[in-house]
Amino acid sequence: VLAALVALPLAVAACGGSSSGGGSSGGSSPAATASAPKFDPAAAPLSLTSDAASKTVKFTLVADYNSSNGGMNFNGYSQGALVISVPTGWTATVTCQNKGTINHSCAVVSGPGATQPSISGAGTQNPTAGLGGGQSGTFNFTAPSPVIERISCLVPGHEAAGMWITLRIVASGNPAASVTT
Ligand SMILES: [Cu+2]
Repeated sequence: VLAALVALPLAVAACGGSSSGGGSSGGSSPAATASAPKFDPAAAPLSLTSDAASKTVKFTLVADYNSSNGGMNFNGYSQGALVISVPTGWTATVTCQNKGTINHSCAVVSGPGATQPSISGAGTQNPTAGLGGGQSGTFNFTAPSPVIERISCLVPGHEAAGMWITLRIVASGNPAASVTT
């Protein structure tokens, strides 16, 4: 509840300061956010690079990739629509690239409202402040026991606006990315 109260005014401020966020509708109202599409149906799922021998997987999340969801997206996806699966025991290297003009971050969290990663070190530096426009950060984590997590932007208001994707830690298999509706 606290996070939501804090988040809303900041989300409005962020929208007002955006120069490229698809704000033609001026859509900072909760209704506009709730009805925003989760992704462009023409978009391809994220590509991953993985190596079974070393149990490593790499992928890049581009924050504010396009105007989808008012810029509150990773690679064009929001509200959990992009699903990345990483098997337990594999090590993921995540590059978080901020293509936008406002600050964004990437962090593995257990659910909405978190301010710190759920796995130690599994986020960009100072994730509530975020990376400045045009900046990138990289982090690594080893996938724990199977659980469904998120990778969210922890800049206040952004996750609540839908800026998160789904991270599934799975018991076996290979890393994969898919899209859900
Ligand atoms: Cu953000």
